[in-house]
Amino acid sequence: MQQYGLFIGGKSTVPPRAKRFETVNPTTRESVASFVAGTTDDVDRAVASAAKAFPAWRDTPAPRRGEILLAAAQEMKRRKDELGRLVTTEMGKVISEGLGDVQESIDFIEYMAGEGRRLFGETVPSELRSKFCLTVRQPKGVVACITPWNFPTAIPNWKIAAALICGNTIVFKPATATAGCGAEVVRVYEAAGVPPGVLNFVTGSGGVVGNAMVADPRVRTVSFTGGVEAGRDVYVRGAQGLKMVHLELGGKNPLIVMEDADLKLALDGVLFGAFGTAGQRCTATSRIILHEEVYDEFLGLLTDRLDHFPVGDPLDPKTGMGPVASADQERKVLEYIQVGRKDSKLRYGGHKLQGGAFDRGFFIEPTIFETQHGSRISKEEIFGPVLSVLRVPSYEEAVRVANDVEYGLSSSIYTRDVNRAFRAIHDLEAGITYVNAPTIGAEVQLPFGGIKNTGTGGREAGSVAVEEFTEIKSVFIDFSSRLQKAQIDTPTMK
Ligand code: UN1
Repeated sequence: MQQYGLFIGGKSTVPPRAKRFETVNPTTRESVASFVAGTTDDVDRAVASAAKAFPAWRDTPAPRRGEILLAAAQEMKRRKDELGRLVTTEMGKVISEGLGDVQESIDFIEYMAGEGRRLFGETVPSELRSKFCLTVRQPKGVVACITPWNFPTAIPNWKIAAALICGNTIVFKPATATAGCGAEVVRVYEAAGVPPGVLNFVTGSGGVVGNAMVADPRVRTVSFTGGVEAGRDVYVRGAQGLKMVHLELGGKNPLIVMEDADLKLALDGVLFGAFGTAGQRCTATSRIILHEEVYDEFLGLLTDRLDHFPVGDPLDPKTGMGPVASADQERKVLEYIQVGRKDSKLRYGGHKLQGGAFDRGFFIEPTIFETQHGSRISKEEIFGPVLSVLRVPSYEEAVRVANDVEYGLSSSIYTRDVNRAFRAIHDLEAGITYVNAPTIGAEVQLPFGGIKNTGTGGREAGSVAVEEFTEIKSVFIDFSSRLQKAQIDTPTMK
């Protein structure tokens, strides 16, 4: 079994007397690889190394940093098949999605490489003569990136590529369940020529390693993707140090099917949106809101399709859905299914899959509940293959139900009425709205993030990704050769 160390100051290191943990293949429960359970001392060394590397990286011209990112994208492309398999082995999403995870990484690294020749500031008119005003972007310094297991290469790369192009140095902690994917992402950047100390890697628990990263006064920005409770804790801890804390948390994403929708199209969308990645996306379709006129027909079609939806080995290209990612996930999802059995009507699935190869892994049936708006399963993020179905009599009620949850990440409407589609774009309270497409599948050149308890308002990806990782400096250049006082010497109308 592969044994990984920490990666600090450009070297793989294994601290003396290090404790270790292993990642587990959720399809077979076999160990995948072994990692160091990092300590606060390890974080201290990693942050020190990032702080030391910062001045030289900051002063490396951004287009040169972009070249290194481009090399990383090429290296990732070269290794795409192998890394896609690793994603599937460590996390359980089907192989097409494992490869998609890696492709999303490649896309975003390339996109950020180009940003090395932009990183635009603004020129702004002055209120005084012979005075020139502009803004420039400067890196923040050492940033902490803490990432989840559901997109084990893409989400680290959203953070790492954006932080690097802006000139920051990094301490990166991946989710323990997918530490191997995290380690290989770091190797990609190392192979691309990122200088020693610029990207440091510490594995271990959030409670020890994550908290130490957030507490360290040399860390100026924390970028965290994960659950809402952990995110709230990171926010509070970061606030103690008055840090910029970027949070990307949960979702309870609605997909509305109106009475005029193309039902077959909506069906394909729901299957992919709700059961892709076994429902373990922040953007997963976890509620479908059906107009009463199509309710029975649509639900009938959906359950028919699920009868032929192959659940099983995620490395088999014919499989539609693999296992959930871990024993913890399995426990949590099965608990929610119990909650649903009490307060809602189980329409499909609802069991752990058993027998044969299923016994080795964490397999749960695609599950559908017919429920009422306000039930626990209709409001809380489950993060598994469990879909709530809600019946509504009108567009207005569909929007009210869609919006009446604590999250606001993604949303979707299926309709053929162009006016209604535009109204929904206006009305749905979410960071992302899809029309005639499911709630998942965002592209990297657009901002990604949400409102309400989904985060603190920032966005990742897209050209705005650099906002998170730069400080803006305002610059005033007076070429009048005399003291000009703003607000006082400014010519104004009498
Ligand atoms: C996530 O679920 O945390 O839009 C990220 C999507 C993917 C990213 C999901 N491109 O579904």
